[in-house]
Amino acid sequence: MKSYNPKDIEPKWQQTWAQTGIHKAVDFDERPKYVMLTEFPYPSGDGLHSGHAREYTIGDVMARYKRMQGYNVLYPMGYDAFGLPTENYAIKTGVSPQEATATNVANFRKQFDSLGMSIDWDRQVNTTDPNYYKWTQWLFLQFHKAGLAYQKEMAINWCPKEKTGLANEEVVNGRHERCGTLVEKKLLKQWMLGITKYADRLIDGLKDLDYPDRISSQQINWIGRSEGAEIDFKVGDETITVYTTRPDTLAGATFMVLAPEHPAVQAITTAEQKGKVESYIKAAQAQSEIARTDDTREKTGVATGAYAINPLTGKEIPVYIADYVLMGYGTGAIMAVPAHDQRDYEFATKYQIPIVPVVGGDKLPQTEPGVLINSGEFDGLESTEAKSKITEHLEARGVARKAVKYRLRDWIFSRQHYWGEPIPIIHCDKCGAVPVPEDQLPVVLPTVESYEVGENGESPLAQVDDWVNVDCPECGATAKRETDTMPNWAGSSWYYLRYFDANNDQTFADPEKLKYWGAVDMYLGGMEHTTLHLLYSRFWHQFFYDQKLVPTPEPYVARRGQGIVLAADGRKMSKSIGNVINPTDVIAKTGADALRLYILFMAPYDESTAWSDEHLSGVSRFLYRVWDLLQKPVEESADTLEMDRIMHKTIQKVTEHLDTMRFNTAVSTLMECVNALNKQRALTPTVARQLTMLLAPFAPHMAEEIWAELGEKESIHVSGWPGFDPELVVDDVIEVAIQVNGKLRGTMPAAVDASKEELETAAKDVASVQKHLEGKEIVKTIIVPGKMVSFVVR
Ligand code: ANZ
Ligand code: ZN
Repeated sequence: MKSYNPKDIEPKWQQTWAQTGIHKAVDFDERPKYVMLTEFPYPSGDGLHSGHAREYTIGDVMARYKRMQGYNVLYPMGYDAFGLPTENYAIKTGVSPQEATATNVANFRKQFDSLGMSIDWDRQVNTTDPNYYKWTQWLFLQFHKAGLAYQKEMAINWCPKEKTGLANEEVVNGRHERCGTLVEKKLLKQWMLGITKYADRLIDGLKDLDYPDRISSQQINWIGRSEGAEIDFKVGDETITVYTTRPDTLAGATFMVLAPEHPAVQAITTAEQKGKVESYIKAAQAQSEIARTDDTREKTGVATGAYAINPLTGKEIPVYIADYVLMGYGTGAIMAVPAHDQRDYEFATKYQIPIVPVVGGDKLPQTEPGVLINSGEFDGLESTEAKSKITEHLEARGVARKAVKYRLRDWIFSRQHYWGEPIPIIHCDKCGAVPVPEDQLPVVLPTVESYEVGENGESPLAQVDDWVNVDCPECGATAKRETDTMPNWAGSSWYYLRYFDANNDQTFADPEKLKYWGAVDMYLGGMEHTTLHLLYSRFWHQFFYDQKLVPTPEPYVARRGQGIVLAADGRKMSKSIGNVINPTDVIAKTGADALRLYILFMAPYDESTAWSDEHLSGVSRFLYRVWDLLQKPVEESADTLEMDRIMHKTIQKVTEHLDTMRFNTAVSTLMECVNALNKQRALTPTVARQLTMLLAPFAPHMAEEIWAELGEKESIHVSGWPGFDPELVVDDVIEVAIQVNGKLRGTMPAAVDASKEELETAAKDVASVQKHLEGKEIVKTIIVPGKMVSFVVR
């Protein structure tokens, strides 16, 4: 008996698969297509970690399963290789980002292979390859042409440690999420992408997608759509517009608050208040946005000395500035309703401003909608109705409009860094920001002497004079290249499209291939990418759809998020704690099949779970048991109903569990099956084959080896997926014997509660029985339900 040795069989089959190319996706093939996408990795110097192993194993199981079912599966992979760690490594060691990336990619590739991934490597993409980023730049220019890429002087979030501008989503609790440094503000001219124009589409599009609720609702909350009204207040000669979601409370607006940065502050502030106002503004600027929106902070502010007219009551109300009102949201000014808003209530209490309830209730502040009071002609209306009635009333007077606001801001698309896609723009004194002509793409990153950011935060590219200085493509005058680069979210916003046609040098992807592959059928990735990458790439795709560049309105039909793999101690894996599990070490010990099976078995795929060496050994021992089972004699004559029933039930369950991505229970079903079959003396060829096929997506190397031993010539991974007989999976099926003239001529499966008539008809249909009935007359039929059918013939 041969023994199981993963160290021999795994590399052998990996090589064979690479040579025979069974994992290649075929453009325009007649089989139905299935695109299985997993988020591509950042090729760090540390190599693949166990989180990667989980993500890519799940993707690979789905890919193999669908391939066996007869789909033309595309399971591609690539590298999201721009970004700061590589640049910081270059600063530290002098090794160029290009060189470091090449080394890391080669290492990742080895690890992917050692995991037994069925990836179509002909379609590999690398975001830092000029042949790839040429198209990232081209797509940027499409945004530019459509007016969705524009420049703006911005007080950007600035990480003083890494000297880089940050998007809001990279700031967590006022700190740079990557390095933990307190974020500052800095004024810089930035490139912006107009994602807010797509805010409604990004919400509405979710309806037709198969995304888990928690992903959809996170995206909806992030976009933060709010419906209300803009209302104009007169302040002397000025008109100041506020944004409110509660126009029904207008009669209760007893003061107004402007953000300290509001442009009207200087004009309305009285001479007496000037000094106080100015020092308050200074103090407010030093506060982070996070601190300013912290509801537990004591409210502060100062009066401007000016008064506004409440357009509903006609009364004069004082105008304050306070840092709890932000310039970046709504209009940067609010009507404050202390009776019905918590923050306004605290402010009014502190500064002794009148509090007038206008919605009925017994406590203050009463923030729930209700029935209006103290609101003149609107008294007695429900809040909802009052909202529209009051807005219409003001609209008729030309002092209000319905308005929709979003918390989502436009996307800051500039980074002052070397290791990113150069933004393909040339600045000319006469012509302004001129796109690099398409036939001059890609704008290739030049080699630089230093990767450090300049003193004033300018990109390292600014030092490369002969790269920066070019002729203006429009007027020929001396001009300068844009030296900012794109954020590392750029290349990942469209990479899935490139997999459909990875080597095209005429366009980003051939329209016919885009049509054939359509949208991604299943996209697996981390929950941490829900509001960043996943939203960004949906935005790009929706824009491409509008530009008729892609045939589908959404990029990903279905999305799932895999859970985190924690260390054995339940903590996050971290080099500094020393609790990291390295997939390569595990493969060296137990083989890739055991690692894969364990990863799937450890928990439902979308739950976080802690690593356990013990469970890994358990799963590894199971594989040895499977191996031994399949070394049993394989005989046609071993056929029993019991064995068939075990097998068909297993097929049914594993199929169901794979369809619903319940990998852990699929594996436990296989374990039960193996235990049950172990009680058999021998296996039939059919059962041996079926079990091996079920094993194939999970333990692809072992399954392929056994398959070959069973005498099969083709790979098991394109062999088809076993079906099951519905009759054999019904639990109350029993075996019934059939006799003709007292001799056993056959058996048949039958439901325990089958009637005599049903049993008689079914028995006559059994081939081995028919032979003995042919041309004879049945003189008597004896039926013992649940046991036997006996014919007496002449
Ligand atoms: C009057 C009012 C009365 C309000 C009331 C609320 C309750 P969302 O839903 O988040 O859009 N607001 C408007 N602009 C603001 C800004 N730049 N900074 C801080 N607060 C601002 O919130 C909209 C509400 O937040 C608006 O409705 C406004 O206060 C406040 F009983 O107006 B409300
Ligand atoms: Zn010019």
